[in-house]
Amino acid sequence: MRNIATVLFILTLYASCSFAQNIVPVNIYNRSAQSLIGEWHYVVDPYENGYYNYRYEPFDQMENPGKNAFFMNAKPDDKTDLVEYNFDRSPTMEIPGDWNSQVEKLYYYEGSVWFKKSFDYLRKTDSSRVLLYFGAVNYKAEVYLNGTKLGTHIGGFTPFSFEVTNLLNEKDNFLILKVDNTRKKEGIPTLNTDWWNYGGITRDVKLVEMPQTFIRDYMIQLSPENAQTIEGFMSLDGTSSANQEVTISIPELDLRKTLNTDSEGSASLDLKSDNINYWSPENPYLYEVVLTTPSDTLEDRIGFRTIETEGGRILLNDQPVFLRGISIHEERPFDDGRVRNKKQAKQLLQWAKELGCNYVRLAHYPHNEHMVRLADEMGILVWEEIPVYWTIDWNNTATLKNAKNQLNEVIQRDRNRASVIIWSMANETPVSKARNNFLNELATLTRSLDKTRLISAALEQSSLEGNPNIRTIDDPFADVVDVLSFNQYIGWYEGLPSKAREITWEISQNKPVIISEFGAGAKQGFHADSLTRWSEEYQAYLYSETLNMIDKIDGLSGLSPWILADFRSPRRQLPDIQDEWNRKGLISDDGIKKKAFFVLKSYYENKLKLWNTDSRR
Ligand code: GCB
Repeated sequence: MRNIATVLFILTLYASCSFAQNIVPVNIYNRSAQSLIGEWHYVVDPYENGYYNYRYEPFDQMENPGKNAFFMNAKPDDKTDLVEYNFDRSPTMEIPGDWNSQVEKLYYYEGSVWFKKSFDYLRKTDSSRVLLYFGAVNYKAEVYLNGTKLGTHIGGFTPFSFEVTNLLNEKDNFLILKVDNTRKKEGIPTLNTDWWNYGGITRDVKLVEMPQTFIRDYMIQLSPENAQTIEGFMSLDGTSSANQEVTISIPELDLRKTLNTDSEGSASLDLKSDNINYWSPENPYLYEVVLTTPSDTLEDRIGFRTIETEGGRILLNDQPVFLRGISIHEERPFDDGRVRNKKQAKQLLQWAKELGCNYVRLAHYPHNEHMVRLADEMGILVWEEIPVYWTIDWNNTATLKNAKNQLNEVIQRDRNRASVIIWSMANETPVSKARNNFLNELATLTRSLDKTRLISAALEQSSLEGNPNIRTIDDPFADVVDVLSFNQYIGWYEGLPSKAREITWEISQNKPVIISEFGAGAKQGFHADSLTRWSEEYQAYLYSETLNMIDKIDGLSGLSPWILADFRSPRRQLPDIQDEWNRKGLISDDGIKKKAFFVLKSYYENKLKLWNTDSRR
């Protein structure tokens, strides 16, 4: 009898959870929403005491979880009642925000922390649907609303959401998350990285109100084959998605088209115009695009451009482009911790502009959505990547699924951004059959989701036939990518800066080349001769030597040196110099520019002049 009851309970649990699918609508920032940012209560739970009972059985799979399950947000009924936690009397921290930089005792913490936010919610229209949206939670989020589990999300840098329409009350809702940033061998990223594993609810949290049937996804980009055609699709979510009349218009181009969705709720679109003002770094022109359905209207600002390769060149709107770039970690300027808002994101991109960049590599994971939206507005080309970094568990099918999911989530979020021109599959991954298969699967998925961008990966270089002075790229994935990119640290991890003079490059793939990383560590304010490690002079010298060397590479189409600003890394322990900062920044952690910043800046100024006058390019 008890077993039947349990089966019935599990069935009802599934049925009651069916509304909590992971629907991630695009263009969330143009939707009307109630923000849930601000102070949240938290409870640190290293033994996951609020998640498992003492027999290590998860409370959220029990018929009666009882008061000890933290997601119940229980309070003692009377003075005799035993409850061993209390969110409302626990401390608070700012959300969005990582815990490591906000709470001193959590600086090194990796494990589980519970968060609680209470709120009231008044629906604007009775018939509307409400989605609970998270910009990112690192790394694994278990999400509960008013004691009911909404679901789990894995992956620390991409958005997810749940429908909560039927669970919301007008008063006293409690949203509870267990966030776990334990590093895992099979994770994406895996155990070993060179950045801080900031845990927490690191991006925006919102309740987004939608009509019963709403615009969930669309892609509206210039056709790679025809620069007079804007094409793509839009798709609806809701009971009246099929066979609906939908309209897309771009008023400034006098374009308007009405379409019918198919039985799946999707419609393909194409619009033609001879008057498109193409987006580029020199002309970051964005059009207002309006999507309308019988119940929903959504606006976006979209730029139109083409990007392709031809032999060793990258062509933007049919013109060769040189990518004057810099790599960026998503860390707060003048501070430490993850970027928390648009203003901080803008500061990073403004520094890149000051350096003379028309391009940034957003390393080593998807950054917040502000970055790519600002890049659209500011005219900065973007490389985006997922944290497939170093030695991933290549043979693990769940790991591949996880990587694909993160890739899918970032592509879906950003494929309407003209600034994004490159999807990168991985960084410095060791060649093997299993790794090649893994990356090939990612490339195939990317091409199926988006034909309007290029594919790359930060590969590694090696000596040609054992000759240490001739370098090459010997990696089967080089045949798969559109743009050949690699990291190299000649003069830092390998010899001294003058070593760059001995090296020549023989790159046989007839593809554009981007040097995705080079760099040297320097402690801002430490001055010495140019052979003294950690001095600003050493870093500046390495930049001069490296720039001379790479300029001789055939097909050099860009670079993104490592890195814009110093960033936190537990691998960097040298006292008084590193103190847990990777010091390869051109700007210090307190925002001061080092000498090498100006070396790169003047290289970019010259490059721009030469590029504009070079008729052979
Ligand atoms: C690399 C990695 C980057 C590191 C950098 C370094 O090759 O891609 O994540 O931070 O080197 O500083 O060693």
